[in-house]
Parts: sequence; structure tokens; C-alpha cells
Amino acid sequence: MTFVSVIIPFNKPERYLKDCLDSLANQDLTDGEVILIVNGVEENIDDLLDYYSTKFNLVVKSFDDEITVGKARNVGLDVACGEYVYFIDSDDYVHGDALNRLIDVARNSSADFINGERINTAFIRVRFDEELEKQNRVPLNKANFNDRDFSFKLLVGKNTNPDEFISTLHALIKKDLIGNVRFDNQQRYDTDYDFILNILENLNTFIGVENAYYAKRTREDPINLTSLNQETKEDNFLIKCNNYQKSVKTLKNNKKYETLTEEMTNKMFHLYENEFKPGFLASPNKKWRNEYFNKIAELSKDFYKLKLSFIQKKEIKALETKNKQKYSKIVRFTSYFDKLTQALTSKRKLYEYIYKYYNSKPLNEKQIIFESFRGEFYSDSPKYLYEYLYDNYGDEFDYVWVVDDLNIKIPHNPRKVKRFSLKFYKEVARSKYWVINGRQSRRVKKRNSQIIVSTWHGTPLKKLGLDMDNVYTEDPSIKRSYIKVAKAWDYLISPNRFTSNIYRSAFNYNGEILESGYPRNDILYNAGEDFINGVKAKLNIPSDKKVILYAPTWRDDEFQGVGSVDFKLKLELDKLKKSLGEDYIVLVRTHYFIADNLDLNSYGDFAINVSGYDDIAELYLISDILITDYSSVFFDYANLKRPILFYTYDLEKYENTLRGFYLDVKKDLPGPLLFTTEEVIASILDINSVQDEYCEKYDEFYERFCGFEDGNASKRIVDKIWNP
Ligand code: C2G
Repeated sequence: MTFVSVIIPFNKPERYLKDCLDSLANQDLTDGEVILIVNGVEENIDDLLDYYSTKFNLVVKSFDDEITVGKARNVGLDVACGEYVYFIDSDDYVHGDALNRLIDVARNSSADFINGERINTAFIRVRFDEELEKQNRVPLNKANFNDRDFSFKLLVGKNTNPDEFISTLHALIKKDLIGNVRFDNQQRYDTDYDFILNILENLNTFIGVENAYYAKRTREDPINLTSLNQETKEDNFLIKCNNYQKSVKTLKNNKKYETLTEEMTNKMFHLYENEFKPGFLASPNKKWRNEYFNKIAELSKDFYKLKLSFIQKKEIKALETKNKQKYSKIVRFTSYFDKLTQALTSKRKLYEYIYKYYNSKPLNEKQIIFESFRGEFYSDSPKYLYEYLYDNYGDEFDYVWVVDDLNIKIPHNPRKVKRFSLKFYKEVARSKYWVINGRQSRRVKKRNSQIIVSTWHGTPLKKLGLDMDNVYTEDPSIKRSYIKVAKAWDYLISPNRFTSNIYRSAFNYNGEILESGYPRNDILYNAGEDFINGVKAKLNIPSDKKVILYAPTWRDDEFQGVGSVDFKLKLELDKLKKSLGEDYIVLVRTHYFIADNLDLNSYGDFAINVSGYDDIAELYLISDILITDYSSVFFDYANLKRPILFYTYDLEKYENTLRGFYLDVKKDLPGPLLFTTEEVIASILDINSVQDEYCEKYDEFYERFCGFEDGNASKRIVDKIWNP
């Protein structure tokens, strides 16, 4: 006898399905079945299906063409043999043993409907689990509710899934009681409402289970993997209002569902405050002030049931009577009042308002503002473009540098502004040109007539932006952020054709790409002996020692925020010192995300921490060997044609969990992959053989990635943009 039938419609993509099935494999489904309705899938998933057939009783129904979610679920319902059915979407997953917990309750209670909490998340599975463990969120708490009311509370899920009022997901529902009720076969969106509303009458016993979570994935990439919710964007608000109205109307006058409707009204009010009001006040889309206004007015009577302040009551009254003028007056007043309080209590807000004012002043057509690595360094391509411009155009332009610390030394005395100071906003607002090497801050907004020259900061080996499979990041909306920032760029500088192609896909960038080579690499072709000796002297490097530069990248799972990435040095410097100390010294250069807290004192003169040194290009010039891992530094270093070693102690994890790569690291890199300090030492001791072994590969690599570089990239860019 089958106890549970799990029903999963599957359309795309495979990697999400894998998370879903993996999470089911963690449940005890010995007397259960998993019914997968595969439809319109082009990729071959036979191996995946074979694998999971060994984990549980897997029933597969296949359709060549895509069918609606409703139809797929109906196919599942028609073949399901379980006493209970459970719906899960193929891009979602259950946390821990959440489904087991629901099953246990079902076995012991025989209730009609047993559900847990659905939580919207854009995190990948490992990260979601970690976040839950940290308990950064407040789970819904059973406290004073009875089983039924708590179950209703979970069904609506006020705080954790803003887009739906009720859903069929993450609930065990007695199959008998579903009877002949089915989903609408035709409807593309929101089929859950009718289904649930149609079966509710038949259900009598409800149990909500605490701490049994279901992760509802918010697709982080709305371009390549649009979810149904994201497709409906256009009139999303109206659709939500209609769903609310329909549900409340059906359940009204039935005492049994009082808590359920109350929860829905709470959520509707939340949407009213957070979506409708900002839309009404500021959106260029007139629908907010007409169609949507009328709609929300229709259902605003319900809000009186909630606890409202005096002013809120007035506001709802004006809304209900469709007195738009009065309504507008009240909400404008309260919104100004809120903004004023914010400005008075938060410097950041105040500056942002003043920035708006600055943005209304005329532009300085000759002003260029530069920023490198969020103002932390005077370096990278912005530095070289600035110097080329100054050398060739002098005071013809007004130069401004964004810095973290006003003491950073910058030649030719440009104006310096501290990032996010009031002066910063002033200069950003009036600069005709911005030259940046990363994502511009979301606190600033390009004016239509401004021009952004984005140099980016390296040829990517690690998957980037929209190309990342797994987003193991602090900021789950990172993919949207890439799309947004790149949309504002006017020129994007590319070091090679390979990177140009990646820019298109990783940033969804359609603007102009200048395949000029990287300004930051000009110096690698132009620097003379004196310059190199000068850098060595600045760092007190003895003339009889050869120099190894160790420059690893950062790891997404160590990221705690910019400037506070945990980093444990995995290269054992004491062993290096013992074997190589006679002939070499090591420069250790951590990535700019990493807090500068390495203590290398115990290695004496052998190791120097150069993490705070402004320009890594100058460090390349004085190094005889580079050791790195997945950082883009080796693409630049290769311009010097000097040996490169890859210390990739965590290759498997980096490739499979954290990022993935654009190249086949085992085949395409111009040096050996090394996994222990001993291997690194052996390679350095025998560096000539390493060079011989990689000679051919290095040449191919140089051709492919350094082919545009000749020391004149800055000139090409300046000629194109500032002196056409
Ligand atoms: N960098 C550095 N020191 C390091 C690592 C990096 O100075 N130890 C600088 C280099 O200029 C490098 C740039 O920061 O090219 C980018 O660093 P990556 O390690 O490649 O990592 P990330 O910042 O994630 O950028 O397209 C490139 C990618 O976006 C990578």
C-alpha cells in the first residue's frame, strides 16, 4: 500500500531538478512513490532518472511538448496510488527531513491536510541550509494557535513567500478527499487557487507542522531561467489582487476559514503598503494611479478588520470612496514625513536626497571621475587611462578620483573624494564620464547624458554573472544586479575575444565593446629597467633574490562582506622558506575583498605582505614566478611570458560547488596544477623543466588571451572615446 505520492512537474532545468530529487532522497519514501511528469525537455536526463530510481520508487510520465503545470499535476493525480499526495515543484526542494516530519504526523493523526512552511529563497541548496541553521530568520511559531489556525497561517506564509496567498505546495493532502477535483488544464499561471478552494470544503482536519521547511526557489536569473512568477511581471499586482479577492470571496461567511481569510488580508495589506503605495506615488506607469487604484479601492474595506492607526484609517477611507485627490494628499504627506524622518536619522538617506538635487544641476562636459576597486586602490585600468589622458591632454579635462582614504597618493593632483561622502555625490552627479572597473554602486544612478566606461577587471576563468550555475553568495540577487549595472554602461573594455563573448552572456550586455586590450597591461610592455628597480627598492627587495608572487583569489563561501572575507593562507610559507629561502623571497598578495590581516612576521625577510600595495601590475613586473589559483591575474601576467604555477588545493570544491570555470583547467592553463606545498616547492626548484614542459601551451595561451596587447590599449580607448 502506497502512503504518499509525490508529484513533480518537470520542464527545466536539470540542475534544479537534481536538488529537488536529492532532497527527496533524504526522506524515507519506502512506502511512497515519486511521480515525475517530464514535459518539453530537450536535455537527456536518462542518467539522472536511472540514478534516482535506485533511491525511491520513481514513476516517469513523459510528454514531448511542454504542457501546463496544471495539466502535469493532473497526470500525476490520475496515476497516484498514495493515501496522500504531496506537490513539489522541480526547481524547489525540501529542507532536511521536512517531508518525513509531515509524513509522521499524517501517520499518527490521519488528518486531511498537513503542511509546513514555504520559504522563498534565491540561495542555492547548500547555502539555504546553512542560512537556516544560522537562524537568521524568525520561523512561524505555533505559540497560541490551534492545529488548524497554525496550518492556515503556514498556508498563507505571510512573511516568507510574498507572491502567493495560498499554494498547493508542501502539504500532504488526503487523496480520497481530492476526489475528482483537478487543476485547470489550460491556465498557465496561478492554477493553485481554484484547486485549493475547490477541495477546502471537503477537508476537515488540518495540522500545521513547525520547523518543516520547503525552499521555494526564486530564480536568480530572470533572463535565462524565467519562472512562471517572473513571466507574469507585467500586471503582477493586479493578478495578486484578483487572486486575493477570489479566495476571500469563496471563503467568506464560513467560520471555519476565519483565520485563513484574516491571514490573507494581512498579506494583502502588506502588498498594499509595499507595492501599491510606492507604485502610486512614483511609478511612471499610469496604471498604478488608475486601474490598480480602482482595484485596491474595491478590496480596501477588508483592511478595516486590521489594527490601523488614525491616519491609516483616514487613508483607507479616502481609498475606499475613491477620492483620489484626498487619498493622494494623505499618502504624499505621510511619505514626505517618512522621508524627512529618515533623512534626519540617517546620513546616508540625507545624502541620497541631496544627490537627487545635484542630479538636477548641469553636467560638466569635461569632467571624468575614476574609481578602481571601490576606491581602495589607485590602480588597474582606470589608473592607466587617467595617466594617458593627463599625459596627452593635461588640463583639458577635469579629473576626479574616488578613494577610500584621502591620503592615497595620486599623481598630478586630481580632486579626490571619499566614496559616499557628500562631495562624492556632487562629483558623481556632475561628471560627464565615469571610468570604473567594477559594478557601480546601487546608490548612484547614471543620468541619461552621462557616459560610463567600464573597464571590468580581468579575463574571467571563474564563471561570472549570469553564467554562474550556482550562486553561492551573500547576495542572492547578484544576477539581477549584473543585468542592471551593465545596462547603464556605454563602453566595455575587453582584453581578448574570449572575454568579449563572456561579457555578452555574463552581463547580458548589448552595448559597445572596445576590443582594445587592457590599459592596465600597457605598463607590462612599456616599463623600463629603472622603473622596475624603483619598485624593488620601494619594497626593500634585495637585489640578489628572485621574487615569487603569490596572488590567490577569494572564495564565495568565505565571503562575509566586502573587506571581511575570511582567508586562511594554505600555502605553507615555513616549508617554502626552508627549501627556497636562499634564492627567493615571496610576495603575498591577497584579493582586495580580504581584510588585510595577514601576519607574516614570523617569516622574517622571506615573506612580504603586499596586499595593500596599490598596483598589482608593478608587482608582476618585479616577479620571476607567479603562483595563483583561479584568479584572473595569470591572464595578465602571461603578457610577461614568465612561469606560472597554479596552487589549486580546493579545485574540486571551487569548480563544482562554488563557481565553475570557462576553461578546462586541466588542459588549457599555461602551467601545472599543484595541490600541496611540496608540489609547489618541487616545481620551483625545477622551474626550467616546468617552462620547457609548458612552452607550447604557453604560446597558444598567449596568442588566445594576450593577442590584443601591445602597450597601446589606453591610446586606442582614449582616441575612440575622447578624441574620435
Ligand atoms: N587582484 C589582486 N590581487 C589578488 C587577486 C586579484 O590585485 N590576490 C586584482 C587583479 O587585478 C585581478 C582582479 O583583482 O585581475 C580581479 O581578481 P580575481 O581574483 O580575478 O577575482 P574577482 O575580483 O572575482 O574578478 O572577470 C574577472 C572576474 O570578475 C574576477
